[in-house]
Amino acid sequence: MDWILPPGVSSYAGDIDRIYYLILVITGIAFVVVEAALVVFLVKYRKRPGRKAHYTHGSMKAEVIWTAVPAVVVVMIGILSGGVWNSIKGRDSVPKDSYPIGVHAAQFEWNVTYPGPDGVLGNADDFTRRNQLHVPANRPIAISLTAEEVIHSFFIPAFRVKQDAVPGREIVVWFEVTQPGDYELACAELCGLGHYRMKAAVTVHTAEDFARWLAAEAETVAVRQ
Ligand SMILES: [Cu+2]
Repeated sequence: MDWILPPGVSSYAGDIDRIYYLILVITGIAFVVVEAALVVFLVKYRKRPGRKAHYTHGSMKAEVIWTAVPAVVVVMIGILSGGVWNSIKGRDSVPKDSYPIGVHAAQFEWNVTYPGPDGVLGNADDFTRRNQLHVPANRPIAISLTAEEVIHSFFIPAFRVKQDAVPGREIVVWFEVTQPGDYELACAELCGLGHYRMKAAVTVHTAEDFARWLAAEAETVAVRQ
């Protein structure tokens, strides 16, 4: 199904895609039924000589059916997707051994702060790179998302990750990538005139490769200080 979605390369991509396709099928059926009814009614109730329009007060039975069926479907989707939602976005869903990275969204760039050699964010050996997100594969990554001035949205389609970045709030979003490679991070919230160019390159390394990259970057930081 690559022509609809890019290949999913995160630990929960399969779960997200199942829900996506379930909803696509349900809304697809609703779309076809509604459009078909529209065409049938257009033909059936077209203007014909000798036939007068009449007023109707509707049908209680039809109204109950078209209210109850969508209500049941929506509740069903909620129940079916609740477990996945909780495991990805729920309170305490961020895996404890996650690798921490800070992402500060600003018009119109992604400032990515790495924890440096000590693996802890918020101290002197941190360093920041603009529009470059490097992460190791097969390890949960916890992104602390903040925004400078307006709402942005952190969207990596291949990971099935989308999370708003809201000024004044720090929101943690996590993912675990299963496949090293090059991907794209885009802003998914219209945030100003430069929104279209607010993107970053995402490089997923193997664990050893990431350690090597981090060491090399940290060295350039140390040299500059
Ligand atoms: Cu933006």
